This record gives sequence, C-alpha cells and structure tokens, in this order.
Amino acid sequence: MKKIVNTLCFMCSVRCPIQVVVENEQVISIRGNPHVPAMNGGICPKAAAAIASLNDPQRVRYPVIRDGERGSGRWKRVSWTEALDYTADRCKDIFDKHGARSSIYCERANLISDISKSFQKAIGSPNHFTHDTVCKGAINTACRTTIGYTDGQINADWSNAKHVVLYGRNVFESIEIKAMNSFISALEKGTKLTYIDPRVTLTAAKATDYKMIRPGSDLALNYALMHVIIEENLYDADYVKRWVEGFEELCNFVIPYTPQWAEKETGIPAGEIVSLAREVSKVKPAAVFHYGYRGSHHTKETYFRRSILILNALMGSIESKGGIFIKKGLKDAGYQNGLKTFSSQKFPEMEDTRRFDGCGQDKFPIADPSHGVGYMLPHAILNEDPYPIKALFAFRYDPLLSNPDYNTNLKALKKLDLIVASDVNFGGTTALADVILPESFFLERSDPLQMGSSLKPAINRRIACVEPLFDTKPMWWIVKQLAERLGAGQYFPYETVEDIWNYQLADLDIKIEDFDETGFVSLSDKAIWWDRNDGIKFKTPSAKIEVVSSMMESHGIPSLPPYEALDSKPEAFRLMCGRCVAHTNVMTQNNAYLNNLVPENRLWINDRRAMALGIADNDRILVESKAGKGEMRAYVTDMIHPEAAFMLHGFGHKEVDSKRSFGKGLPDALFQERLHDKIGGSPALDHSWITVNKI
Ligand SMILES: Nc1nc2c(c(=O)[nH]1)N[C@H]1C(S)=C(S)[C@@H](COP(=O)(O)OP(=O)(O)OC[C@H]3O[C@@H](n4cnc5c(=O)[nH]c(N)nc54)[C@H](O)[C@@H]3O)O[C@H]1N2
Ligand SMILES: Nc1nc2c(c(=O)[nH]1)N[C@H]1C(S)=C(S)[C@@H](COP(=O)(O)OP(=O)(O)OC[C@H]3O[C@@H](n4cnc5c(=O)[nH]c(N)nc54)[C@H](O)[C@@H]3O)O[C@H]1N2
Ligand code: SF4
Ligand SMILES: [Mo]
Repeated sequence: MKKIVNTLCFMCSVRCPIQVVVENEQVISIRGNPHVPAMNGGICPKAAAAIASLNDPQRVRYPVIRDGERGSGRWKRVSWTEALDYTADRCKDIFDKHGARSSIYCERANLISDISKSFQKAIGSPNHFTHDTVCKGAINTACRTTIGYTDGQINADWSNAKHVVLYGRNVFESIEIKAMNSFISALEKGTKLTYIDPRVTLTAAKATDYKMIRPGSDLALNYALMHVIIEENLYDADYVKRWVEGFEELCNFVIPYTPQWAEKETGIPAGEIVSLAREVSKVKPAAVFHYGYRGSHHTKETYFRRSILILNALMGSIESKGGIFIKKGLKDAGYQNGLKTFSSQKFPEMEDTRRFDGCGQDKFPIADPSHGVGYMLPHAILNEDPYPIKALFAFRYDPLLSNPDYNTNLKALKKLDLIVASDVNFGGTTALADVILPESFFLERSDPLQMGSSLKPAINRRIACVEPLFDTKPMWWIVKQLAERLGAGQYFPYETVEDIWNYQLADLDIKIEDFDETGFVSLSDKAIWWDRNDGIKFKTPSAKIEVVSSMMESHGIPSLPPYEALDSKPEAFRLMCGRCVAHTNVMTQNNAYLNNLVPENRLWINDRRAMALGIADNDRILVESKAGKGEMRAYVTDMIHPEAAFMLHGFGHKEVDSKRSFGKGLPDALFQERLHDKIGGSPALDHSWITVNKI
C-alpha cells in the first residue's frame, strides 16, 4: 500500500517541510512539501540520505547500559523499564547528595524543547541549555540589545532584496532550502550579492562581488562602511530619525574609521569599501546586510553582529520589503491566544536558582537564559563552580564535539557520575554515556506542533511516516517516563502525541484534522508587514533600534568601544571552521551515503604558504595549537587567505560503534582553544591560531 505523508525534516535543525512517499511500510522517497511554494519540491543531499540513516544497523537500536570503560563500546542491552529505572535510581542517589541542581540538560533546540525545559523545572534544576548558545549566542545577544528581538525572530526577505551582503554566510552550502530557493530566484532577476569570506566558497563563486577579507576583521570593514554612509549622507534620514536611538553618538564614533584605516586591517582596498557603501545605499531599503550564523566567531563577536544590524538600520531596511523582517505569530495574524505551553505551568520553587553558567546572572548578565551558555559546561564540571555538577542529560546534543577544546571537554565528561544520552546515532558524547535512551528517527515519530512564525505565519506538524524499525521511543515519551520516576509526572499531562497536540491547540479554534491535507495550518494568506513609518514594534526599552543599547549600558557594557586591532602571527594560521553541503554538524558523518560523498576533512591552506613550508596537496601534516595536536591531510589551494586555515566541522569521530566515520579526519574542536565572546558567551570558534608542519 502506498501513502504520502507531509511532515518535517530533521536531518538538520532547519526542519524543512517535506513529503515522504511510503510503500508497504517502507520509505521510498523524500521531496520538498509541494504545498509550500518556497520548497519548490526540493530537498538537500542530507534529507535524501535520511533513508540510509533510517535503515542503518549502526544506529542506536535499543536501550543500553554501559558495560565497560567509558567509550569502550561495550554495552548491555536492556528493556525500556530497566533503562528508565536505572536512570531514575542513579539520579535519585545523586540528587539526594547534591540536589537536582547538580544536573544539566542540554539539547539541540527542537519541537520538544518546551517539554524538556519543563522537565528541568519540574525536577528542580535551573540548568538547561540549547545548541543555540554555541551556534549563534553572540548574534542573539546583538539582536536583543539592538532591536529587542532574538535572531530567531527575524529573517531576511530574500526574494525581494536588491542587494545582499553576506559575511561568511555560505548560503549555497550551509543550506536552508526555502531561503536558498527564494534567493536563487532573486539573483536570477538581478539582485546583487556581495560575499565576504577569507575563503572562496560556493556562495563566493555565485556572488556579483567577492571580497577575500583578512580573517576576523569584518568589524573594521563595517565601521568603515558606516563612516562612508554617514559622511556621504547615504543613509535613510527619515527612518533613522524615527527609529534609531544613538545616531549622534554613532556619527562621532565612526569618524576615525576611514576606508583607508580599514584597508590596513582588512586587506580590502579603500576604494572598494567606498563603492560597496554607495552600491548598497542605492537600493535602500531593499538591502540586506545579513547578520549570519557562524562565520567569524571571535571574542568581540557581539560587536560585529551589532554592527551588521546598525548597517541595516542606516539603510532603513529593518521591517522593509526586501530588507530584514520581524517574524509574525498568531497574535499578529488576529488570533487572541498562542499555542499552549507546558513550561508556563506553575512549578515548585527552586532551592537554588543560580545557573551553572551564570547566564542572565553574574557571569553573562545579558546573555539569553532561554539558550544558556553551553560554553561554560566543562568549566562548571571541572571547577565545581558554582557547585558540583554530577549528571548530564545530553539529548540530541553532543558537548564533546560541539564545544571548543576537545581534550578539556573529554576530561570534564569523564568526571561526571552520570551521563544519560538520547540519540539516534552513537555520537561523541553518546559513546561515553552510562545509559542510552534511543530516540526514534524523525521519520518514525510524531512530535509536538511547531509554531512557524514568519511574514505568513503557520503551524507545522511532524507526523510519523513509518512505525519504529527498532526498539526506540519519541523524546516526549522518554521525558515523561523519567519525570514520573522522579516524582514529577503531573507536569506532563499526556499519554499520546494526540494529547499533546490537543493541549497545544486548547486555546485556538484549530483542529488536528486541519493539518491532514498539507502538514500545516496557514494563519495568514498575506505577508504581514508593520507600517515602517509608525508601526514597527521594536522590543527595546526605547521601542527603537538602539545603537546605544540601554541593556548593555545598564550592565556597564559599552555599546561602542574603540576598535582593537587584531593580533598577527606570521608563522601561524588563524583556524576557521564550517560546513559542507553533504553533512550536518557532527551527526551525519557515519551515514552510508554521505560518508561516501565526503568521508574526511582536510586542512585548507594557502598555496604560497604551503610551498614555503614544503607542503604539497594531500600531504600528511602535523597541526598544533595551544589546545591540542593531530595529524591529517592538507588541501593546498589559492582559494584561501594566506593568514587563514580552514577545516570542516564534524569529523574525527572515535565512537567504535560508528564504523564508517571512525578515525576519519580530525575534530576542529581539538585545536580550538577555550575562547569566547565576552558578552554573549558563545565560543570564539574561529579565533585560535594553529601551526602546520609537514610530517
Ligand atoms: N549542509 C549544511 N547546511 C547547514 C548546516 C550543516 O551542518 N550542513 N548547519 C546549519 C547550521 S546549524 C548553521 S549554524 C548554518 C551555518 O551557516 P554558515 O554560517 O553559512 O556556515 P559555515 O559553513 O559554518 O560557514 C562559515 C563561513 O565563515 C567563514 N569565515 C570564517 N571566519 C571568517 C571571518 O573572519 N570573516 C568572514 N567574513 N567569514 C569567515 C568560513 O570560511 C566559512 O566559509 O548552516 C545550517 N545549514
Ligand atoms: N567545534 C565546533 N563546535 C561547534 C560548531 C563548529 O563549527 N565547530 N558549530 C556549532 C553549531 S553552528 C551548532 S548548530 C552546534 C550543533 O551542535 P549539536 O546539536 O551537538 O550537533 P548536531 O550534529 O546537530 O547533533 C547532535 C547530536 O544529535 C543527534 N541527533 C540527530 N537527530 C536526532 C534525533 O532525531 N533525536 C535524537 N535524540 N538525537 C538526534 C546526532 O546524532 C548528534 O549526536 O554545534 C556548534 N558547535
Ligand atoms: S536543509 Fe536539508 S537536512 Fe536541513 S531540514 Fe532542510 S531538507 Fe532537511
Ligand atoms: Mo548552527
């Protein structure tokens, strides 16, 4: 029997709407959900390879308890009851001695995050963080301090922009299908793309103009762009007058940052900086300086991301067609209520509300507690600061490989009394766990509904396409089972996913059957824009775009500190990391198809510098930094700035159960020092220096 299921992908965190064809209980093919025009029926290679992950015998197929040294790959198969009882008993012992606060729950933010946050609140621990903190913590902080929204609450109007400037936002390899499709059609209609990256990526190859910037110097470029825009009166004066707080301070601040000054710091000729400022200004407000995701993670990153938002403010492009828009939700679409959440229930008072990471508290006063500061995990464990951390729930998140400084992460994880992992694969941290509670693969499970805020908001549904192939369970079930055993089951008032859906929809006139035809319920046919003359609801204290941020200043953090020149080390390389089109972060390297496409990572180094070091393409090299050393292969190319080196993130897996990816390449985390953005707390993953030698 054949059936067609509209659901949501989870081969990466973008969660594209997909359509799955199932025949005789087997997934036959996957394509973009045709009911969503921007998907254009397309998916990326990783989604196509989901079928290989689904059927993979190397998945975590049933609950296991560790039966040897951490990481030895020796496991005892157990029933769900045994695994859950064991986990709860170990937790009770630990909580009796150290309190529930000694546990940390980390996860890749996803459709059950509302339930997992409720779990920590229900058991009495303030410690929860999501992958967002290591992905874009500084961007989030920049957005909240400048416009009062998080980066997740804004997006670029890719299809209507006339000029887009991307700083290492490698859209054509580090993919979001809907954005990419919209952008491709805009490019075909003549939209200009300026791409800035020390490395020539696929996006660079598609750009109208590409600038090979010196690594880490984007902030200098932006200050010079502002200098030109202000000096030549290229900004949108009406918009700035209405919406920008601190413009006068900005004008004074950028005086010294001339294009000639920036040329020395960035390597981009002054004349090119002037013409970029003029070119983009011509199409304002249909201009996007994209705030990015990952490129250029340095210790001053919050300032760099704020500078991007300020450039948009000068262009008048925030909440303008072809610019950046604020996502709209149920209330904007005329509904009285939102989706009902579990985390808004009343939970017992906590004995101690100090978080392990000091997020929103002493250490990172203005970082976002709903994301946390995951960077602090090894510090808190190793130094017992602010108190002993004994148990970790690593659910869909891999702190071993997804935090800088692999060796320190490993030491910290080994110090824990209990690691509970929930994964679909044997990942880096999962392989070190005491107990693994395997989740069903996304094609095998239904999840809570997703609010899809956007210009045209919708609610989306993931629904199971096939029955679980192995003895696995959805996370919302696992969490409830653990909560019940820890005496907190009452906060999870559901038995089935239908109960969860009905709970979420309780205050809305929407039925679950409404999702059956397309997989989503559209809440508005028309794009919802606020009036840019008077109706933009910025959420800062001044209700404006704050160049001088009251949130920062009130915590003694300067909004516009003088630029500090980058250090340089002629004998070393600045290590940058990133993704390729064939893999997702650290999770797909063992996928049979994707492993075949890109089996290992090599270190990109500039050809002239390689020649000086006697290194030829594909030679084995020794790479060293303050954090670690290892051997890998060189990729010698003229497509990278001489001061930079680059490696793909996600390789160097040492999990014995993941046989295809075992020992292939090295983790970027091995070389990344424990450095971070001082304000937002996200790791400065592109800041470390490495040396390279031929073996
Ligand atoms: N195929 C694929 N797509 C993905 C993902 C995936 O894993 N695989 N992951 C998703 C996720 S979680 C994210 S966060 C996004 C990431 O999306 P991007 O941020 O676009 O992705 P990265 O591949 O990390 O690219 C970072 C780029 O920044 C460049 N860079 C490094 N230092 C500097 C610098 O100082 N200045 C400038 N201008 N550039 C610099 C690097 O050379 C690299 O090309 O992609 C999403 N999409
Ligand atoms: N060194 C270094 N660190 C980084 C980055 C980097 O470039 N370099 N990039 C940062 C970025 S942008 C991000 S977004 C984060 C991502 O960090 P992570 O969230 O840790 O990475 P992922 O690869 O997305 O997935 C983590 C784990 O989730 C598991 N998983 C996947 N699907 C499921 C599922 O359906 N259920 C369950 N239970 N588990 C599942 C995977 O098998 C994997 O073990 O890492 C950040 N950290
Ligand atoms: S970008 Fe690819 S892997 Fe990620 S959700 Fe979309 S289709 Fe799936
Ligand atoms: Mo990310």
